[in-house]
Amino acid sequence: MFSNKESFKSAFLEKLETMYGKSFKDSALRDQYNTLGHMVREYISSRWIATNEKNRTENNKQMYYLSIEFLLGRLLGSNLLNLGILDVCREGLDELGINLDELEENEADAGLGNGGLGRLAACFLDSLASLDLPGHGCGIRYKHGLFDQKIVDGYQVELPEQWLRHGNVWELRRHDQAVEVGFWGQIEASTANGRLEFRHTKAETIMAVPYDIPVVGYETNTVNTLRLWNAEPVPFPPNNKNVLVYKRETEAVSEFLYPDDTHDEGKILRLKQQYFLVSASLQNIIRLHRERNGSLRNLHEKVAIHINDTHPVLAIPELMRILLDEEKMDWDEAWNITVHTISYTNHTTLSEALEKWPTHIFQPLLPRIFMIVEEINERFCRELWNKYTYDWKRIEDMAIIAHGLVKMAHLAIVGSHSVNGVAHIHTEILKQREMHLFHEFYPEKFNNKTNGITHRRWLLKANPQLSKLLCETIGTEWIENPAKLQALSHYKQDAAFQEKFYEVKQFRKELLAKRIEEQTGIRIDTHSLFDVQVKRLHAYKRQLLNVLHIMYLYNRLKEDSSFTIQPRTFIFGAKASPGYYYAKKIIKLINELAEKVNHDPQTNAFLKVIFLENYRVSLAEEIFPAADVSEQISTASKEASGTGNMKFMMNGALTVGTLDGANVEIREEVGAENIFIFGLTAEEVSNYYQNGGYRSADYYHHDWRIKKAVDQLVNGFFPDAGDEFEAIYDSLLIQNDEYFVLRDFAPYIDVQEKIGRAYQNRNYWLDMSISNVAQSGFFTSDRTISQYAKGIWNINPVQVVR
Ligand code: 26Q
Repeated sequence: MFSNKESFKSAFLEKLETMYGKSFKDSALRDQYNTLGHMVREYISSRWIATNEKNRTENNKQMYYLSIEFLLGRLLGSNLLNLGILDVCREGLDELGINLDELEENEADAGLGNGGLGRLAACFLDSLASLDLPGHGCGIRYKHGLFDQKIVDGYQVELPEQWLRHGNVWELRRHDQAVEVGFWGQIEASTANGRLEFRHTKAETIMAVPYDIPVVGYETNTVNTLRLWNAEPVPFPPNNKNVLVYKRETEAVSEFLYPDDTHDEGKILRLKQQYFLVSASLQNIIRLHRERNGSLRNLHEKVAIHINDTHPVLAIPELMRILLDEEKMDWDEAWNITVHTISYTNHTTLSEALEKWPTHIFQPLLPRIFMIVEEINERFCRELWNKYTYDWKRIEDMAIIAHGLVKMAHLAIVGSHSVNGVAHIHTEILKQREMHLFHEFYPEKFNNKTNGITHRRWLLKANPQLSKLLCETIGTEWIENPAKLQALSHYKQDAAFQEKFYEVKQFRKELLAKRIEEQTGIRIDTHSLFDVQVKRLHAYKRQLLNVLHIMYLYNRLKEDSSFTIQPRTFIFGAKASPGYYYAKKIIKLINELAEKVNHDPQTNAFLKVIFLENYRVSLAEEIFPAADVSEQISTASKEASGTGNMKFMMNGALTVGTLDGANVEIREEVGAENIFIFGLTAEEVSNYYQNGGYRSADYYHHDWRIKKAVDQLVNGFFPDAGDEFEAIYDSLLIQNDEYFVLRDFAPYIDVQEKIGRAYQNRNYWLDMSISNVAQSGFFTSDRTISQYAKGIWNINPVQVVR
């Protein structure tokens, strides 16, 4: 039905009529979207079955990626692309008078993640399937993904997200594979055959029902599975609990995604979610393994389980529980299997993001799991004692349970065979600072896997115009192997190519300008430099530095009518965690600044500030291709990797950034001459923290540009803001500017001035921009996933034939 336009069109019309009982002319866009969705789903199913069949019969090693977040975005476009039927659909629909892009807008983003960590998981799934690797996702089917953001009066307002409102064509409910997960209750001990045994009694059980989403590989038959668990009541409430209370409490488990990014919330429901995900996933993994192997003795040879940060770390004691209590293994064998099965990625060194659960919350909710964690802790501490006898301080610092807290990162390191960071500098910081005691004890566990992004979504799909130009210029090999993008560097000074490259960027800027006008009513100059910062709002990411720079430019333009700059449009997109007071103030500040700047006739020709509300995957796909400058300006050492930085690069934007996260490797790939680096290094930041010596007030008093902009936060410059921005002012001057905004301010102004001048030399700029695309191949998640597959999971490609 997808072999040519004609057969597609007739299949489409027939499907629409049978699904909706109406003719094409009476159908709505949503009906048409659903029709196509169902056709694609049917088309996928034979590949999906063949993949599962192959894995079952050949009994190859499988990898399961456990993650509390999967930020998938929309699936129609990426499925069409990966199946190789995008063009036939687009053309066939065109002839029916349907625009595929408009159809796609009827799909809600699957927004089951906060930001980087969740989107990384989604990119990894795409790469796993595209590389024919047997790797599957396990997550939670949140009824509400990350909140929808509205800006009202310049403030962020959060609305519940409703992605399932109109159904979801990509999911398949598999009630027959539901499992039960138990909370609370008591543990009863007894001896059988001279062995202590434990039974969990009076547990409150809930049901985990899987919803499967197919993960389609690019131009291959492989279709892996993302299994999302839905929490539902069991038919009869356990322990004679009140039916309504039980139902409400049960459904709450998969109701909401916690909207905190790199911040530990510590709510009991969050711990419930984590165990729910882990227990359901493990039961399922073990059942499949048993069917294929009979015994669990070879589990680590046939299964790899990866935990995405510490959120699913209970996989370690849960696997121990199954091996000890159900399989009746002895501790040492169970532990050996567990450690060899599990691997762990750390995504942050921020101390506020490190999960620590009070034992008084943990123990009653998960009594058997707590016992096992205690035993793991005791054995680990004994081991430490043998090596570091009498070094009480060290043992206390490394213990898994200490001072009434369970330290999830410690459990993750002790219970897995591999611990990795997500960019070179981040892994070094883990080894030398945050986790240095563990690195000393287990040097062989630590390794780096620099993040990547799927070039299929972020270049092929998001930027078909650039992709087409690339294919016309260097052929199509880069699609299979993005390292081949390097061939583009031969053309970086080719005038004819530069011109076409420029036209593509210009076209995408015009598209974005249209979207901006639709959403904000503001018309922007598409020949201005598009300077973009899109990411979660967080103090360490320093959106404030960007804002203060814009205020500085505005001030200069106002003071001196002979002062001119390269016209710029500053574009922001960011959600703030609802409870993060400071972050919300920054959103208000950006909007107040936009209000002021955009309506000032004196500066209007040079400056525009845009805040795009509700930043999400589908909006990101419109933004990256249109960007000229990519803002990656975190305080050095704070951003573990960043992945937006890679998406910008791949679409030809130039990075202005600190030597932080993957920016360091972007500079290595593209060369120092094609990136704008400024500011403190991680080492300098660390020296300040250790030795003191930073006084933000010095920078404020000694640089009039800083003083003026900072004063404007509180001196009535923003007419309606009152004392709105006092907290920001105080963070800079009273709290001594924890993130070194003022320290890096002057170097940032300097580098931005350099950027403005560079942009005015079109050939020079295009040369740099083309070089960025040419060197971006390293950042494909295919490279990252190959490294995980070989270095950590020990899994191999499986060719699925149909
Ligand atoms: C923890 C406990 C309780 C509630 C929430 C959380 C929580 C939730 C989400 C903690 C952290 C996160 C998300 C972290 C995250 O997205 N980190 C980013 O991961 C990216 C992928 O590796 C990196 O590129 C980013 O640098 C890193 O900030």
